[in-house]
Amino acid sequence: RFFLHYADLTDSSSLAPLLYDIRPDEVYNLGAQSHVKVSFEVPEYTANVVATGALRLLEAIRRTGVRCRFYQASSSEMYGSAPAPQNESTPFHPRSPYACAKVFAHHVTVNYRESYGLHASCGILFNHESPRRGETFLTRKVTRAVARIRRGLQQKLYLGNLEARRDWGYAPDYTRAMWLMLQQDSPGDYVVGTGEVHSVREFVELAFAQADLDWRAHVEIDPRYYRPAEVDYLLADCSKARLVLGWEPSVTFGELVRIMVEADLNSPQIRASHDG
Ligand code: F7E
Repeated sequence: RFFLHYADLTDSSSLAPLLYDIRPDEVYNLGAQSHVKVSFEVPEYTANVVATGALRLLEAIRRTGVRCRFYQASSSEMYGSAPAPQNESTPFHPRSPYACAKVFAHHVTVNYRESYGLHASCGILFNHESPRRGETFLTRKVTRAVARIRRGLQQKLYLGNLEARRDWGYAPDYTRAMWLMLQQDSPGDYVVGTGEVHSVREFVELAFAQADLDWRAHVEIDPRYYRPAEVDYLLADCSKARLVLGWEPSVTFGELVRIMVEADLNSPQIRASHDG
């Protein structure tokens, strides 16, 4: 009973028919060009999908009059260089085209809620990871390399800034938070994170240690992976989500690293290249 339908956030003519056909109770807008570094290379495309895309979807909901609840995937990247810990009242200071586009999408969602009474909520999610994370994002890039090094398929891992700090959580916990937001009587905005901060260096150290490897023998710095403007320190204050949604993260930082490293070590793809 799971159906895939095709549409595109950059094509408004595809969105209204989709809403008419499906008549959904809940719409979760997770669509994006979501890679921060890539957004510096394709800023206009990123803005089109992330910022105008959210507006197109909201406008399709308004114009069709389909009565659904709406979730907007806002991002901790919107805080950029704002002082930590960040909560729902921290002013945004975006540091990339991606983050600027997310700020627009966030504000326009709030605006549609206030203007048209939509049950529209924004989840300001801090980094959330799992074995399904794309291979060009830091966590997965590292755990995949650990597995490949362990299996003798590569020797080196090239990374950018090791000093950035993030509040990393487990993606399934965060999807539960998204769903909880749409089950509330009233819409609202919620910060979702673990309330714990770690550096890229710590993630790398722990991931290599998990496979009995010394990261210093394998990691090299490549300035290609530096960003024109970095986000140094993101740490969630998610008191509101805990209080109102009764939400708690269930996986610690150490467990997250272990889950991701183990998944890559056991990945049939990596095992196959090793055996072959
Ligand atoms: O980088 C540093 C990099 O690309 C994390 C997206 O889902 O979460 C994500 O954004 C940190 C940054 O994620 C490499 O400079 C060092 O400080 O995994 P990331 P992100 O930029 O934090 C937020 C919440 C979103 O909304 C985004 O869509 O790691 N870093 N060396 C590196 N990062 C990458 N990708 N590759 C490196 O080689």
